[in-house]
Amino acid sequence: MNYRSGFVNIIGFPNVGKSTLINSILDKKISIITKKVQTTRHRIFGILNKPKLQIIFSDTPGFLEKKKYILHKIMMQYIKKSFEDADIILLVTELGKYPDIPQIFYKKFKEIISKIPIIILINKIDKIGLEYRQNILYKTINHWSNIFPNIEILPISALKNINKDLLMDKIYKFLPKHMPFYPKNLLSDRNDNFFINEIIRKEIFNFYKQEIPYSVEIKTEFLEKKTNTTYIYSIIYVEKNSQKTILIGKNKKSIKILKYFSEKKISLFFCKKISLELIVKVSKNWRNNYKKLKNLGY
Ligand SMILES: Nc1nc2c(ncn2[C@@H]2O[C@H](COP(=O)(O)OP(=O)(O)OP(=O)(O)O)[C@@H](O)[C@H]2O)c(=O)[nH]1
Ligand SMILES: [Mg+2]
Repeated sequence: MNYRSGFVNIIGFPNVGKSTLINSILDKKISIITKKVQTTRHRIFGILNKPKLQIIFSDTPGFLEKKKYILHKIMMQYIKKSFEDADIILLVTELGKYPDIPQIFYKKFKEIISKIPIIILINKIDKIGLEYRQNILYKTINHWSNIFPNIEILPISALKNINKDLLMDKIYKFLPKHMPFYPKNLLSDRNDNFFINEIIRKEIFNFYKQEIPYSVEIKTEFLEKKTNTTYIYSIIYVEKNSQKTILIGKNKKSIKILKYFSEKKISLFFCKKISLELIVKVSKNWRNNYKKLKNLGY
């Protein structure tokens, strides 16, 4: 067989650039990126199709030490699952950072280390000038090779595309010979509604402070594609009335700004004119309620 296809699962610490990496490889914003930790909440497949090649990348939430909500437990389940169905694992770390791997995931690594190829990526090598980089890079490589001896380590910059080709070559080498798992024109396992929800959530990360972005979830209820415009109706769920007040803002100023920018970004994503209606609703304690979480796509 002349075809290669497999699952490459991106796993790692919060905020190290996992979503930046998947977007850079696929050259499409399939996963939202922010400056804050715990941005990614789902496991998102991004599919790379080339002649005689299909790679299914999956982005995952960052490792979490404390599981304050049921939402966090579910996020950690997504990571655990990613250890189980991978053909290749990319463990993403960051230059000059030496965090401990939570015990539960360290155990997972030990279980699979002799069975599944792992590549440790040291991301963000661009953030330090060349004159100091070597020294810190050496220390970072040393750190990870002590924890995981004999595992390949590759310094990269997902943001600046440094060593992307080299990474793709390495992935290709490990990729099983297999026919494609998905139709060749598919870019993701997620539908339009999911991307709309995530784009709005990213804008909320941009405009609101502290707990607000973490207490919201979006559900797009309605989407109608007409010739010139797509009409979208999305609900923003918050946990408390006080959060609803903040989200809407005085004289609805904040929600109007949010709507304006979300509309623009959704338009860009779909290359279509968008008309977005945003409604804010309180869903008490949704982060700690299995039924509500299920209804929100978890
Ligand atoms: N300088 C630099 N910054 C980067 C690089 N990759 C990602 N970043 C930045 O790091 C921050 C976090 O990036 P994300 O891609 O959201 O990180 P993540 O690992 O997906 O984060 P979570 O989903 O919260 O776990 C963003 O501000 C990115 O712009 C890189 O190669 N170089
Ligand atoms: Mg992410």
